[in-house]
This record gives sequence, C-alpha cells and structure tokens, in this order.
Amino acid sequence: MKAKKLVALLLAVLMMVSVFAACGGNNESSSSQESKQESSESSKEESSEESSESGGETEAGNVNLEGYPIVKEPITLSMMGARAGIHGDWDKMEFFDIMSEMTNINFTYDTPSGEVFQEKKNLALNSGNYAQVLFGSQLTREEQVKFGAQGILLPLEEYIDKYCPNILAMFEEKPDVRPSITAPDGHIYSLPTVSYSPLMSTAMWVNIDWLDKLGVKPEDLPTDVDGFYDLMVRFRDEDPNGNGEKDEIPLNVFDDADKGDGIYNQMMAYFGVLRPEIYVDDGGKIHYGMMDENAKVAFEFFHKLYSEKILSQEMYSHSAADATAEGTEGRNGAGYHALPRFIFGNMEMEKEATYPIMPALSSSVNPEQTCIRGTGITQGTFSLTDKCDEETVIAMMRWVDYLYSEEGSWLIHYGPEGHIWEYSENDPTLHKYIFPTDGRNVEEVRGGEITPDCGLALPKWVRDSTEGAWDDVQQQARIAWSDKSLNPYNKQYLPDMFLTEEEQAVVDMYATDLKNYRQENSAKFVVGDKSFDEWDAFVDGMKALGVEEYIATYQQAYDRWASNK
Ligand SMILES: [Ca+2]
Repeated sequence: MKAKKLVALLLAVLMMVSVFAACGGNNESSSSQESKQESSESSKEESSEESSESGGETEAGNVNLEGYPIVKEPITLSMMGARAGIHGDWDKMEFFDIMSEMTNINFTYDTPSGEVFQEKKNLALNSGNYAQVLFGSQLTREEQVKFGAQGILLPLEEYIDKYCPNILAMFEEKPDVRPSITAPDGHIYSLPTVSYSPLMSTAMWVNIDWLDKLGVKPEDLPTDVDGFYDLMVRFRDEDPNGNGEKDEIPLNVFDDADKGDGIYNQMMAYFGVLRPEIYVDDGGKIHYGMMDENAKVAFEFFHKLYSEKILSQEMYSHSAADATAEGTEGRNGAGYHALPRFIFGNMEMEKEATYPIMPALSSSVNPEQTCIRGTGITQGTFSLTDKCDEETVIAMMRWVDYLYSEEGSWLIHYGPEGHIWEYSENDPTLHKYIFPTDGRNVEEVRGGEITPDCGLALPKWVRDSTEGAWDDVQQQARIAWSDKSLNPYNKQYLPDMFLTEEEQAVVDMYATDLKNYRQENSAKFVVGDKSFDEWDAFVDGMKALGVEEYIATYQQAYDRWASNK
C-alpha cells in the first residue's frame, strides 16, 4: 500500500513537471498554483505537528472536537440546495431540527426549485453572492474542478483526515470512493452520496406463471445465453398464457428514449462487453465496447432474438408504459425493470414476491456469468465555500461526518422512529412503514416534512444492510434473488472518475458524433437493415470518428484514478 502511494506520488510529481513544461507560456497561473500548493503543504505540516503536540486537544474556540454539541454557542450558517418538487420548506424539516438540537448548528436556507437550480447556482457562484454550505447542490465534476481552482470551494481532505472518522471508515471499506471524489489537482472539493446495496444490478424478471405452466422451476433458470434462448422459444411457441393465440412477447424491452442502449447496456455484458461505449476490463484497459470483437457476437445474438420475435418488435419505439400495458394483458414473458409490477402489471405484494430473476448469463465467448452494476457514487452533494472561517469548516465537517455513520445515514433518509417507520413486531431488527392516513403516500410525507433526502442526492453512506432492514416480503425476495443470481457475477463497468479540463474537451469533441453513429448502426444490425458483412466497415467508421483518441483520453483519466487508489 505504502509503495503504491509512493509510486502514485512520484507519478503525480512527474505529471506536474510535464504540465508546467507543457504550458510554459502560462507562467502566472502555474506559479501561483505552485505557491498555493506549497503553502497548503506547509500548513499541513504545521497543523499535524500541532495536533501531535497537543495530543488530547478537544476544542478549538467555539468548536468541540469530540462529542456533542459540536459548537458550544449556537451558530447559524447560510445553506444553498436544490428543492425537489416533493419537498416542503427546508426550514420546517424534522431532519434539520434534530441535527440542530444535537449540534447547535442552524441554517438559513436558499432553496431554488430543481428546474431553475442549475441557473441559480451558477449565478450565485459567478457573482460572489453564494452560501457557506452547499448541500444537495448537485455540483458536477466540471464545477468542482472550476470553482475549486478559483478558491470558492474549499479543499476538504485535510479536515476529513482529522475530523471525520465515519468518512475515513467509508474510504477504508470502499477504496474506490476516495479516488473517485479527488479532483485532478489532488483536492477533495465535494462529498458524495455513497450507496452500496444488494440491488445494484438491474434485474430481468421472469414470468412465474409461465414457468409453472411449462414446468420450469425458478431455481432451474438458465445460466447461459443458449439456455436463455431455448426458454424464450418455449415462451413464444407453447402458449404459456393459455389463450390459444401466439401473442406472447418473450422478452419485452422498451427504449424509446435511449435508442436501444437500455438493452445493450444489460445484455452485452453476457458476451464480456461491459458497455457499448467506455468500460474498463479486469486488467485496467479501457475499451469502447462496440469496437470489441465480442460486440459483433452480441449483436448477432440480438438480431436473432429480434428476427425470431423473441424481443418485442417495438423495442426502439414504445415506452415503458406501453410495455407495462402489454404485461397487464398477460403477454410479457420477461423484462428488465426495478420491480415485476412494471413488467407484468400491478399485483399484490405477496404475488410479486414469487417472481424470480434471470441469472447473469455466460456465452461461448464469455465463459463466466456476467452482469453489470453502477458505481454507487453520486458526486457533488456537499461542499463548503470560502465564506466559511476555519472554525466553521471544522464544525461543518463534524456535522456532515455524522451523516456517514450508520445512524446518521438512516436519519437523513428515513427520519426518526415513529414518523414514517417503526420497528417490526415480527422482528425487532427490521423496520416497517407507518402509512399516512391523510391520503398522502410515504414519500410525500418523507419529502414534505421529514428530510430533503427525497428526490435529491445528499451526503450519506448507505450500507449493504440498509435495503435489507425492511420487513417487506417483496423486498426480501428481491434481495435474495439478487444475492443468488446477480451479485456474485456483477462487475462495475467504470469507476466514477474525474477528467481534467483538457481531457473533457477532447471527449466532448468526439462523444456526440460517435454516439449517434453507433446507435444508428446498432439498430440497423438488430432489425436486419444492415448485414453483418458490413460490421468491419462499421468499425472503420468509428475509427474515422476518432474513437481511438476517445479511448486514449479515458485511459489517461482511468490511470490517474487508479494511481490514487
Ligand atoms: Ca398465447
């Protein structure tokens, strides 16, 4: 680990040298950057000496460095965040009241609505009239780089190391997180939502009634694409809905918005291609998936499924609602979605709990069962600006660190016991909802008066166990199937990572044309408008659109990410 860090440091120094050399004409900014770096280095040394000398120091001015309240005399800070449509007034939310009681830290709130938030945020940050605390402010990686370099967003990493045991524990347990939130200049300007749950892979739900009819047990579902194909043929040909008509849609997929990517994203993985565009393989090599040889094998399979009417024939045009309507008519055999009800129509929760998940599949070119999962990281949920003094920064870092504890992560998402949830009488380690009696649903109460962590990403660390902490038969079934059929085989296709401004500019130059070309041709191969004899020409077309430089740029960003690990 130490050696790895040393290598990373050397690499960083080398890269800095080459950056300075490369932009020799830009002396002013690089030297000021250099001196900033120096001064932060020296203050780091001083402060670490200080803390090692004073050892048991527990307070700094008004701030208690341990325990609660965090500040002795109450303070009030300005906060800006995006108000979601479901939100009530932030100043009336229970979450902030509880935090205030515990910490003595209060806020005034500036919460423009989600639709205009981006504009208001930019206006604030560019005019100098911004809040001390940016909470749920959806700071993109580009914004973190830009406003961090301007000194508006404060670097948080030294405070994390000194005052944030919960965040450090998260870094330790989830080693991807720290490099993913570290900007290319080495600073952490914003904290993320980190959410690792057993439900990180999208499920393909299978029609349990049809399996019963065909005498297939859920535990005997196929584990490779050939077995999958055979089952789909039976769904198509054996009238499993029993109406005497050949009206079954074995695999109903919908993608009016995404031009097919929703399906490719899931099914290409069965062929070892983790994404149609950028993904990283186990050896740390970046691919543009459609350039892989296996992509052709995958698309030949998709074409077979489409031409044999196993895939819905409207897969490029109909919407999620259209697909659900066909499910309600009893025509759907399988489909990808969060819950069975969206594929098969509304049903009782007990019934829904009986639907199995199709396992991750293998294929002749990819002998290991494979499916994909997301990164679990949402960027830019908490930042502090240069309107905070040193004491305020320490206090707020202690405040936000609590949200990464198990208790704090639960509090910010669900609020305190007795409002929308209580412990289950069946099993006191599990929770169940208290359903409101005034006509609102649970989410409306949660976002209305309990917490802004409803339709808005906020700083917290959702543990693997959180989703499982509910006394809910459907949820428990979904977790059990995911743990059995998906989670042992899922791969993260790409870590969450920063691009430098230069890298972003290169990527922006190629991304749209490549995507349009890829999607347009992909659909033609699937529906049979283009012969697979033309595949090589298609690959040459991607090369002509700059795919090799596109890949190299991501490789550079990935290598930097990996060196920070
Ligand atoms: Ca039928």
